[in-house]
Amino acid sequence: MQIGIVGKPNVGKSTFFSAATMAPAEIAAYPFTTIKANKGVAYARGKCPHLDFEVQCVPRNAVCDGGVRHIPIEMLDVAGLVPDAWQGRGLGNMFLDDLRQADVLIHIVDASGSTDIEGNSVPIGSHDPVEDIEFLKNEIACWMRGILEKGWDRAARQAYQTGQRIEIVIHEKLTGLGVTEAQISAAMRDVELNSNPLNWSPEDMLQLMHHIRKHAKPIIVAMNKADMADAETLERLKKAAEGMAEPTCAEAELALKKAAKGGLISYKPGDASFEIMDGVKLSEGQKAALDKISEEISRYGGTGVQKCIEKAVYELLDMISVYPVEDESKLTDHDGRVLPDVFLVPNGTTARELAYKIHTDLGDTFIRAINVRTHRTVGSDYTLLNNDVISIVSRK
Ligand SMILES: Nc1nc2c(ncn2[C@@H]2O[C@H](COP(=O)(O)OP(=O)(O)O)[C@@H](O)[C@H]2O)c(=O)[nH]1
Ligand SMILES: [Mg+2]
Repeated sequence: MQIGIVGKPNVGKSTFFSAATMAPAEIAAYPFTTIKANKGVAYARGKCPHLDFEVQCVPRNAVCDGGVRHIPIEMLDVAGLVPDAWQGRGLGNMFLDDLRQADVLIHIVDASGSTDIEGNSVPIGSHDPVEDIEFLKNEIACWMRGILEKGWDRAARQAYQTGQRIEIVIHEKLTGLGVTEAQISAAMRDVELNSNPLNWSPEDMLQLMHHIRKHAKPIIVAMNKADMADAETLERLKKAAEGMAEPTCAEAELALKKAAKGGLISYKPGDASFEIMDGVKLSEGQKAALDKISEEISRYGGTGVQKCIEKAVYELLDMISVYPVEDESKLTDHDGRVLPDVFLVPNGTTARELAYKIHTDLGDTFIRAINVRTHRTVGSDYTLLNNDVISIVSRK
């Protein structure tokens, strides 16, 4: 699973990415700072079952901090988007290439309106960021349509004549984008199309692409630079994003993480406040900066960065966390580690599908599973619940 950070140049993508991953990325106020896509690891929080079982966990793939698991998720800082990227303008091709890999997008917009459509700095409030939401969706849909249109007439005619389902043709054309046939079928139910695909107009195709994108690459809008934005613009942005939007202060999140790393403050991602560590002497400048951040994050209930990531994972992608263990009574793996791993899987995943995710052999030799919380034996088609602890029994 991968989260793509997308948006125009200069809106705060690299800042957001660095804050979320704490990896160094170039941060500067001019377009095209991020020339090469930047990959890193961000984290979604989950509740560690060690609390319920009253045991001490020994995590392997996700740190446990006082009962909060930090579950790793790949994140990609995508090259800056400019208008007409789909026609290869600017870093258009690179932008779109990166997009292929993403399962969900965090669209960073400059909610303060101080970045124009091309990514140049302009006075606050002189660009309406609401435009950026449509702009991104349109760029992606146009790009997808461009891919679909190559050799379309021939493929569509053949499908029509042989009675082959058109979803299959579309799926073949869009395989490089990581779009599934189920997502295409879902999109086709959303739009009304002529039964003969040869009669689809370019506008029909664009509508279909919009809907495929909605299923295959859902978007949450990060209303960034919220510290300089006005409430009315945030409201309009939220409406344009159909509610899937969060105010963010990426710069504040980055500053807080750096201050925490430097031992100045105690701050946990997602918190709405922080504390200055005992005995730390702050300079006047540091104190003023932290006061300003403190005011900002109390206004929004946090910097919003962690909220965005978790909304992307838990709401848009509808993921749940499950904890596979080998020994159901000790909750350990073969090395004796208690609750070692947590897996993020789509809601609806079955016990056997989980086994396959752990190891192909485990899926193939699956006999049954044990729901450790209830001590019940469950079959291969048992649908996993959030925070399940599962022991898989296999033919070995
Ligand atoms: N006021 C404010 N500025 C921000 C925020 N996030 C980023 N910036 C600034 O916006 C500029 C562009 O940021 P950058 O991350 O390089 O943008 P990118 O081109 O989209 O990757 C930098 O000067 C950042 O410090 C924020 O939340 N508030
Ligand atoms: Mg950048």
